[in-house]
Amino acid sequence: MKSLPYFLLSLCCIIVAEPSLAQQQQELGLKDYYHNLFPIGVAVNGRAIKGDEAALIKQEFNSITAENAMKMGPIHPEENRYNWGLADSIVHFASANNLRVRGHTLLWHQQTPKWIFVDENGDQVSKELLLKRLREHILAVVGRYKGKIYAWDVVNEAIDDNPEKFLRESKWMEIIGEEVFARAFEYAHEADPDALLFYNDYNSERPEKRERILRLLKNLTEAGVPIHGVGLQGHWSIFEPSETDLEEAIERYASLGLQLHITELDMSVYPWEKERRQKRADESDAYTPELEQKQIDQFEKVFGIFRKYAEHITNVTFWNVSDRYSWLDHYPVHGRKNYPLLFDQNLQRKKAYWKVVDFKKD
Ligand code: HAH
Repeated sequence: MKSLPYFLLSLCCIIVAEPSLAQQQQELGLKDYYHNLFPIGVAVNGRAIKGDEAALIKQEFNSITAENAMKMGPIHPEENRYNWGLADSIVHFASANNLRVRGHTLLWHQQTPKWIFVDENGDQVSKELLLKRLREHILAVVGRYKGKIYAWDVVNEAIDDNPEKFLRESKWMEIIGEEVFARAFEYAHEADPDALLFYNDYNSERPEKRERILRLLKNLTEAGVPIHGVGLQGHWSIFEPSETDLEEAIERYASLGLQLHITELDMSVYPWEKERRQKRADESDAYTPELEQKQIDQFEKVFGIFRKYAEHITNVTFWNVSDRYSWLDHYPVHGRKNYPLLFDQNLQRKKAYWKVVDFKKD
């Protein structure tokens, strides 16, 4: 009889000392499983850094990116006015919770304010004035977060969608020309010499686009431009990329001596269809078990490859937090729900999550 309390006491000790597997899984987040490999990031808007999504972010991630708040249009809407509010809150949320910040983005053909291309008479600006404005913009934004943002997407999506063409047509290209890309990196480096500077693009693992990106990257590195990495956006789907395309892309970019970030990862359950803006008649928004299984396999495949190349891949960031909201809900087909992330609409871990954190096959 005397031994019963001792037995109970020691049982309690065992329970306290060794949390069950279920408890351990509850406590660990993506960032913990990947601790020795690379940070795991997420793109946020103002809502995501409050409430239940904020709690999920703290549990699962150790890097964040502003989805829109640091783009030129939102942050610098008029020549003499910067909108620092949301960008500051995101950086503050990161420092309060020990998260790294990736900055996005300094030079892009979209979400650019109209004023920047016209002078006080309403005429198109000269090359000199546009470069001066670009430099002032970059010095202000990168300078404000110096030491707080560890990596910047300096140039976003400079390559044309047409495989026959090289650089995308834009106001920047029209007024300044190819030189604008080198200048943007130089200005960013001037503002924060310690920040890692990235070129970022989508479909960057498709062989034809990959070769054109490599051409731009070589032009920049050979000219001594301060560039440290390439961002593969990773807007993928259950149909692509293939293992070969992804592995070859990683190897080719790494061979330039650049590090790689996967900057905007999501796994659409629809094919890539940039040009299609109408919902197809035969299409339903149903997230069927078949689609989900394909997505699980695809997430398992790409994360296996990320781990294999962890020497070169130094950040993996998801574009949005959960299937509650994704930019793909309104792009490219307005109003078509997508389910591209690892957390469902109730912020619960999806089946794909458990494949992503399962390293048994390595
Ligand atoms: C990305 N472009 C952008 O880098 C990011 O800033 C934005 O929030 C979402 C996606 C991907 C893209 C696009 O916006 C338009 C056509 C093709 C690809």
